[in-house]
Amino acid sequence: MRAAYVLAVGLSGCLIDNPAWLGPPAEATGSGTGTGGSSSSGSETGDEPALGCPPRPASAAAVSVGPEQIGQLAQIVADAEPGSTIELRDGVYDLASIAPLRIEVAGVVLRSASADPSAVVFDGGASAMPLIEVRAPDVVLAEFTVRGGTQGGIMAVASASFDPDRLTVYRMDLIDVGGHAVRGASNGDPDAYADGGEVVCSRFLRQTPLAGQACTELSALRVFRGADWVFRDNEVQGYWCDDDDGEPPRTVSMLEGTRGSVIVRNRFQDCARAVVLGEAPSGVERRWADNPCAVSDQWGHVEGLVANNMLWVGDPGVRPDSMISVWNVCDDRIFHNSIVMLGDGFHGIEHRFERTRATIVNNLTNADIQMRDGSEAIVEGNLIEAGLDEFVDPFAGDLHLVPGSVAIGAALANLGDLELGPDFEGDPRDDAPDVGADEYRP
Ligand SMILES: [Ca+2]
Ligand SMILES: [Ca+2]
Repeated sequence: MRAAYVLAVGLSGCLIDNPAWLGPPAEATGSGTGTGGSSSSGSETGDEPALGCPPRPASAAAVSVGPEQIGQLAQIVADAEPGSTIELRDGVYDLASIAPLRIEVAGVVLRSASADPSAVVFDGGASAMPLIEVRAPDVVLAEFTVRGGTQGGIMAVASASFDPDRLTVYRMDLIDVGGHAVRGASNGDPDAYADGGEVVCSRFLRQTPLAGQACTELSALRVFRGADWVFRDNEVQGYWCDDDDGEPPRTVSMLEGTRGSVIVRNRFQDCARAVVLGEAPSGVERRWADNPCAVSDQWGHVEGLVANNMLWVGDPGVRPDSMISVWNVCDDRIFHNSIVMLGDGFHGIEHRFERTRATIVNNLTNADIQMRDGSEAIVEGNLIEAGLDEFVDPFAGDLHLVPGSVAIGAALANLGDLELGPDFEGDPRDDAPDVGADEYRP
């Protein structure tokens, strides 16, 4: 939790200089177990995923590889034993010369030896190929940087031949990756899906705004038709377009019949649209045998949780759209997020289309929550159009509540099976929970 954030920043430099993300100093009292890693499976049970971002423990036995071996890397990965670890020595690896690097052995762990994400860089340059393609289950990518490329960073695509389920992306830095930094997709086979991915404790940074279609097609994570993806404890910055044309990027988007996505405790800074669940109702989508929501029609997304996220837009260049959107979804829960946009935004949260069934509760925003096109979402316990003086330092992105904030103790409590875990920094919710992502601690 909090200490882990400080540790992560100390290890690899503060890419994203947002004091809110470091939390208040000292005496952390969070209740997490700090297990982290690749073992959590919160989406299966509805439990909050594990807290904390500790470095992975050293590997007992590993193949060691250095950047001078880039020409052999594909073969080394292909020859790896299932479940084995490949440790990357420090340096810059010229991925552009070999992309895509394909991982087709189940359970392979590809990680930096130093556990310092900034010290091992996979440089995609201007490559027009995805940089890493995962084609086997239970693959772990941990603690290195993927930089550049124009057509995606880490791609897990399911097909009749390849099953990339349960991909873990842990403590990775994805910097100026073009296209989708992480993508889970199907090649169209109706029985092949990339399910159960976990993107955890990683940082997604766009330092240079793009324009036009290249910007519209950006994302930190996009999942097509996949189930049970977790996106937690990540820091995301700079997903916006440097022009007024076209659609702004969807920074995290889950669409085409995705299900059970858990998007919690992330920090989004200067993103034009942070989270989009679902899409306009149309097209070919995943069909679920158990028929969730008891409606035969297809959904953009079902049974998701977006909670305890901090979303802040401070850069006047951004021209934000809606920060969280639910379109054509069923049984999605949008709980306890804090949203501040300093300039003119569109909506803090929007729910759209008549068939949408979502619950939007206990969110705090200086913008509004908007119904579009006849949606009948349940909207309760939120504080909208909040004043900036509710926050410690909204001009620097510190969205902790100030003493005496109207948000303190104002949230709906006793949500029963909708009960949440701790706040964005690991503070437990008390008996009088606070609206938004921060539970106030004197
Ligand atoms: Ca409270
Ligand atoms: Ca707190």
